[in-house]
Amino acid sequence: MFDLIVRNGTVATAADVFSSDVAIKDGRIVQLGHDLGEAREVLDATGKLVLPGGIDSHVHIAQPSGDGIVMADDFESGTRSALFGGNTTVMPFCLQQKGQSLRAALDGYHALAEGNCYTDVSFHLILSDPTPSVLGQELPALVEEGYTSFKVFMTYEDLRLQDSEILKVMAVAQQTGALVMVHCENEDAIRFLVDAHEAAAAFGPVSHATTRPAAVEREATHRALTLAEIARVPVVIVHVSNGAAIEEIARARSRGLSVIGETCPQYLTLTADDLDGMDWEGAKFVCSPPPRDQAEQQNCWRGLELGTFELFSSDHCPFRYDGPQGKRNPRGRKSFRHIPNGIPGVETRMPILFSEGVVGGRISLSRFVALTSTNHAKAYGLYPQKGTVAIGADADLAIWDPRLTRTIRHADLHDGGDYSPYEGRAITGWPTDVVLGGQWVIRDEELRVSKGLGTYRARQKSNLSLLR
Ligand code: DUC
Ligand code: ZN
Ligand code: ZN
Repeated sequence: MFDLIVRNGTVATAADVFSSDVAIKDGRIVQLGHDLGEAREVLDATGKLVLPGGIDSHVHIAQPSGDGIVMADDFESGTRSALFGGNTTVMPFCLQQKGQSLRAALDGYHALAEGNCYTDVSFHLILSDPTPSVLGQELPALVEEGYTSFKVFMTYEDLRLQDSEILKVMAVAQQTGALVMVHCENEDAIRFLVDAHEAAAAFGPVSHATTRPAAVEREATHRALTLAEIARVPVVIVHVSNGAAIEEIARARSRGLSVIGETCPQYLTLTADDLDGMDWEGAKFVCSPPPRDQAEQQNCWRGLELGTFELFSSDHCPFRYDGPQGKRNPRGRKSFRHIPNGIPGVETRMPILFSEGVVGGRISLSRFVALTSTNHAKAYGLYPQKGTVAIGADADLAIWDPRLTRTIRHADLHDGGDYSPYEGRAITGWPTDVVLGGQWVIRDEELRVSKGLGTYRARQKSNLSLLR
């Protein structure tokens, strides 16, 4: 007797779309086919798609910020929101503060997550202080323990690494087989433009976009790729927003570098004009890199269609709009410079790409699955346990109604914030049911479990040949 059978659905993987029932026992998928036998529970997926649960490999939850502003999501609300959006695994970032050991940062982060998650979680590290002991001892040991990826920043005064430091981090990745993710924006150029904007009294949110133009990202992308070439490591270029950066990735690949490209919903759907809203409303769209214009949206779509991007992530980085922690009045200082950078989106990531990409005829269903689940598992060492519908894989499934039409309203979402940057958008295709580790956790859009079912997952090292 199986624990659960998902019947009469259409299974979609990154490779195939086929009619099959899915039988589940002890948290795993154990049989595919028809007439599989009896189960304690039956999920009728007639007319629906059976997808591997989404994996969002780029989210920020409960991450401390430089000036003490607290994020809108803790692990409970962030993973709950993720689950309702069809995700069964998220990968938040564990930030090392300056002077802090990685181990101390991780202990604190695990304590926040433990017992509070609705999805499985696995952590990337953010390296802000790559001291000799961090690089020589801590990091290699942590890679062996399953923290197999880390992010470095080329921007933000308190986070950025110098090129020499990035090279040293990449050298550790080279020796250990870990994967480096890079936030590519040129801090010195941004600082120059920020000072010029403030001197001209251009304090509004839209100045966030004009002080971080595409050239700032293009230059840093080129530099990050060059450093990776010198260090002889693969690299992930995260949250790519524009065609010039995409061209840099394509050129580096043509030189033989292994590059993984990631883009996000905001670069397909928002523009810098959104930051120019009335009464500081534009702050709701402040994220880095900033959204660009419609031509750059098309460039990002082409990158998804043609394969420049393997990853479609939310970069969920939630701050409230109102209140003392909000974007509206950041610490009482009315300059764009103080607006916390980041927007929410973990719940709307998959519906937006499904609606505008699959229903919109731009990408196939299998490509959708690859971009939202399979490639994340492959890139970050969770495949084939996660990221596919196959015998032996974790029974993590999103049951998708491809015809269900919804208008995004923050009031209907499940995060801890107070707005959605995608408010009012009409979406076709939405998850109705989610199975996590064999348990039917969302039934007909109702949450049926309490927090704590999701657990921390250590990861293998990446095997990038899986992606090609
Ligand atoms: N980088 C991110 O990855 N997320 C939000 C803000 C940022 O700069
Ligand atoms: Zn970033
Ligand atoms: Zn991010």
